[in-house]
Amino acid sequence: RILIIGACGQIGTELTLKLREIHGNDQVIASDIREGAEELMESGPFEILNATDDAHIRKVIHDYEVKEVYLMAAMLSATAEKAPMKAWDLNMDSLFHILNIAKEGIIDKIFWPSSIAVFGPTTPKDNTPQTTVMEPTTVYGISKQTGERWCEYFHRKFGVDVRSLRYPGIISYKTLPGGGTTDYAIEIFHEALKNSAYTSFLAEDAGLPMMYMDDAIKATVEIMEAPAEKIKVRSSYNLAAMSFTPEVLASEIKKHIKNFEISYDPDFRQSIAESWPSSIDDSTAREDWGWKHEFDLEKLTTTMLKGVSATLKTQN
Ligand code: VAH
Repeated sequence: RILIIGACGQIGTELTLKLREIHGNDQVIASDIREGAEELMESGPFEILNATDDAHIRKVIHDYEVKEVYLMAAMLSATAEKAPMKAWDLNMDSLFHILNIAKEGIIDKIFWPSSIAVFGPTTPKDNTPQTTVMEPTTVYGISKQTGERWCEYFHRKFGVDVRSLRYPGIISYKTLPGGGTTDYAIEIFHEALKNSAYTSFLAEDAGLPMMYMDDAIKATVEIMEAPAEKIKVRSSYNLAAMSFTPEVLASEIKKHIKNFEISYDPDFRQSIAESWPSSIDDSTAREDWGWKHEFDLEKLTTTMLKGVSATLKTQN
């Protein structure tokens, strides 16, 4: 069976639903420190689980005969800056527990998400290569960079089959955003539909790599299903689909909501965004295990407007 830790988060929620669709509801155990979306809670087994509680993780793995773990729990960039040591403990302790459980042969395979946050201000910004200078300046980025090194170490030293993707900003509508710097690109759709106006906490020219949720889920399923010999990168793969600025996203939304107005009031998250790449070279993932994205900005925008307006209708 499969265990998802952090199943109620932005990616965890949709990943759980997709894995249940593929493997069967009772084969995928969702777990999180708190309950989540109704669709997730009602479609299969759920456990309240703290990602730093080794003994409880081991009990859940034993009781449900889990062989694969997706560790989706983490504190994201903006939130982590407000609680650095708490973020470090959560992001790192949870990873060490799972890597050691795999080293002991109790589970066979791990997925662990990294992020474009591993790159920093000294990294080449455009078409950032798979291997390059990485001097992250956020707690979240430091934890993800360190986590990548440990994943590569446990694979090389102990043969642990851990696979990882450096997710870009991920856009979706089934859950609210999770405390990231790229959250503006989700909030903007809710505000555009509710008020035809949005004040962006990033500047108009803050270009960032972005991806629609379905592509991120597709990449996660595909890298885990790929034959082990194809996974040559055991730190984490660059992954990309598109890049855009708040200004470009706003003009795409205006094609659908004519009177939509955007204004800009950059906050502390602007300096985080400035430290990250504006676009990513993911040719290694495309070569090694056949990655290719499907959603471009136009398709992302129409899908988000449709999804968010449906969600808003159910709330009224
Ligand atoms: C964040 N959404 O903003 C996450 C992600 C690249 C961004 O890591 O922190």
